[in-house]
Amino acid sequence: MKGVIIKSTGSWYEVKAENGDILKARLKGIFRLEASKDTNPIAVGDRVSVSTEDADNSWVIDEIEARDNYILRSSPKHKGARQILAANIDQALLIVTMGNPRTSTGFIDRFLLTAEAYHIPTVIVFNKQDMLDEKGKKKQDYVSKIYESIGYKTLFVSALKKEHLDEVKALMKDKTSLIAGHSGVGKSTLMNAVQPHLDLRTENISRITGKGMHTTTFAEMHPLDFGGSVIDTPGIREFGIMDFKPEEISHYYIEMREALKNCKFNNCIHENEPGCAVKKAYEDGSISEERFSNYLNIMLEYKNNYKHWEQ
Ligand SMILES: Nc1nc2c(ncn2[C@@H]2O[C@H](COP(=O)(O)OP(=O)(O)OP(=O)(O)O)[C@@H](O)[C@H]2O)c(=O)[nH]1
Ligand SMILES: [Mg+2]
Ligand SMILES: [Zn+2]
Repeated sequence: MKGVIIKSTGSWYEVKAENGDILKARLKGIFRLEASKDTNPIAVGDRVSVSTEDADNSWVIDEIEARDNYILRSSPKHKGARQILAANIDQALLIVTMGNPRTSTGFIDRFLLTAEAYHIPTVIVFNKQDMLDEKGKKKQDYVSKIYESIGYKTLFVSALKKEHLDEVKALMKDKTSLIAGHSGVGKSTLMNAVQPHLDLRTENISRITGKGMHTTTFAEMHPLDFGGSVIDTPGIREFGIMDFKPEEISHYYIEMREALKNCKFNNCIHENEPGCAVKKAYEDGSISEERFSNYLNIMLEYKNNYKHWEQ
């Protein structure tokens, strides 16, 4: 029988079967062996085949269909390992907050870069509008304009006060959406607000660190009454891992794509190479200061962290 993974804890999985049944299933041994690089061989959103194997009628996943796309993060537990957050998604909603906790443009850029690489359209949702002061509003204006000017859609909502949620619902209707962002930005609160009776656990922000406390620990997919489904994910601290070459990074910076065709060297990474059209675009003001400096930081990090840089 075919189905979709709606919950993965690492040791067992919940599968929504074609007939609507929710089954608990284990993974056939062979997949665990194949999954050397990823800490989780199967992710929420994966399309699978299940069968009953033994006398006690328990379900086993014996086939995984090829993925349309997926989104990776570095595993919080195993350094250097990748974890697939979710697979086969139509779009991502990146939830960000200007304070409590603060989301940096560096984090946003790393997310967008990963999403572009895997062809996942992303909408940036600025949450907690109800608690923004003047300074926060200014900061939000500045940040949101950066992304709007290069073509990303932005929304401004309050999940707690249920403000502007119709726009979120309209986006989600009939699609599979991934909800991502730092711990404490209000991902689960937002989902509870758009889908009554979901009752996902939410948590107060730590008074000491000002950060969320990783209330959601596993990705989970939920159906939406108005059509579509949504995947709540655990808070992401950072995106350390990318499985592409250094010179590819700028290809996923959407505003660099045009310019980089005119760089003198086709493996230009836009640092100090002669005849670099991206650097020129930055100097002319058509690439933002913030985005370009994040880009250089990402390159630096990449070069420091990855041995295959020289190969
Ligand atoms: N003032 C205000 N608080 C909000 C809003 N949205 C969420 N919160 C609060 O922020 C805190 C964290 O919300 P969660 O929904 O648990 O955050 P999360 O992103 O799911 O966090 P993790 O599961 O840890 O990744 C809770 O105390 C929420 O009540 C909002 O729009 N305004
Ligand atoms: Mg949560
Ligand atoms: Zn260049």
